[in-house]
Amino acid sequence: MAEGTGTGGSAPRGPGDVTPAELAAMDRALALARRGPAHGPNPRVGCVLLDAAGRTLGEGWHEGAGTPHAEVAAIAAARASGADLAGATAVVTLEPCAHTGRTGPCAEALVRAGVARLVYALDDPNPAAAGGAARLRAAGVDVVGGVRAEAAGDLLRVWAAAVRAGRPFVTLKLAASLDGRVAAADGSARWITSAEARAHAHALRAEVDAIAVGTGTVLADDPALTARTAEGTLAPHQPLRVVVGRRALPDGGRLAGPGGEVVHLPTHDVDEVLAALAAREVRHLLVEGGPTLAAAFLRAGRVDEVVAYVAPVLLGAGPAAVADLGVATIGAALRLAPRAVERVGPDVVVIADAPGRTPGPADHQTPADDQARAGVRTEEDR
Ligand code: AOF
Ligand code: ZN
Repeated sequence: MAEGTGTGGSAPRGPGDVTPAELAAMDRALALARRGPAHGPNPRVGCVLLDAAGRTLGEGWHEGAGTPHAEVAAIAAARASGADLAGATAVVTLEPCAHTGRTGPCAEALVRAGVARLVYALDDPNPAAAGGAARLRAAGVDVVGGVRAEAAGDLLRVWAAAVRAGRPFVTLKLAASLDGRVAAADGSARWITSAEARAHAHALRAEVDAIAVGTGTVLADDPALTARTAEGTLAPHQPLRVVVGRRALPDGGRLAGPGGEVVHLPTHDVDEVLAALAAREVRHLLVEGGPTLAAAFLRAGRVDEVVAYVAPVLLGAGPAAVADLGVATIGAALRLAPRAVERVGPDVVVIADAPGRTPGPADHQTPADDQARAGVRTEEDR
């Protein structure tokens, strides 16, 4: 049972029991966490170590898989400045891990350092790594979880959803005219959206682990599928370039140029694609089209979020952004829940949550879930 130091009582402590210094340290830890990369298999985590008076002894954040976790980085920083960690409080944005993965367990490192109190935001949704809070409690450490859980949940929205579902979080990107078309009648498509909207989309590419397109898009558009800066140079992180479909890829072309590794998945099965990418520890997949691939992901109920750029352009003819979804009547429309609507140059971007997110393993139990997995929408899915 979590119990407060200095309160003398036996009641469990909740988030209300944290000190102002601990709350400020959590805000700082959240800011530190954001210094880590948005892409990659691991979450963004920050940690601040405080002494009994609430003064900072050390700070750390996680810079990506294979590098020290936030807690270990903070302990190292505190030690480098000669600080004594006996009796210290660790403030961490994620429950410390209890496992040995690419690196050792943070819970043990905190116990060994002599930390007396842990304040953390989110429970680790990764079953392999979770359990650090219990481990620390068992070692006599005073533990408070759930502090600034909403902010930490926002920060880890994509990573946590991917880990819970056991498959990549899927963002579907659309870029269309005001009448929903992605090319003119002759197939010409460069450009419908503005340079500003395209730069916005490149920033999104630089945050994901993989970009997927269909073979039809490769054959029609010869895309490079790279993340580029506003100056046109390659961004430091390049996502995997995934091509889905059975047709052979042309030799050469822009996909043969510099950028992320090219992975051709000769299948039409969306779950096969997701399983192949999950095996490569892809947490965030950006599906960029064309209309057939977009419809396949939507029909399978495997789109978590839609990022739609809409340009004030009318075409009147030409292909729609999404192919047939099997929606025969308005009541069957796939309705999204908008999270943000922003101006991007002359265009608008709508960011919306999609229903039919893959239930976590524990939820895979009811016929309604089977329907959702088959892409059949029920009212409960909304
Ligand atoms: C923490 N602090 O800073 C991070 C944690 O392979 P590893 O050793 O890097 O472990 C990765 C898992 O550890 C990751 O999936 C997540 O559950 C947790 N990440 N935990 O206590 C950190 N990055
Ligand atoms: Zn750890």
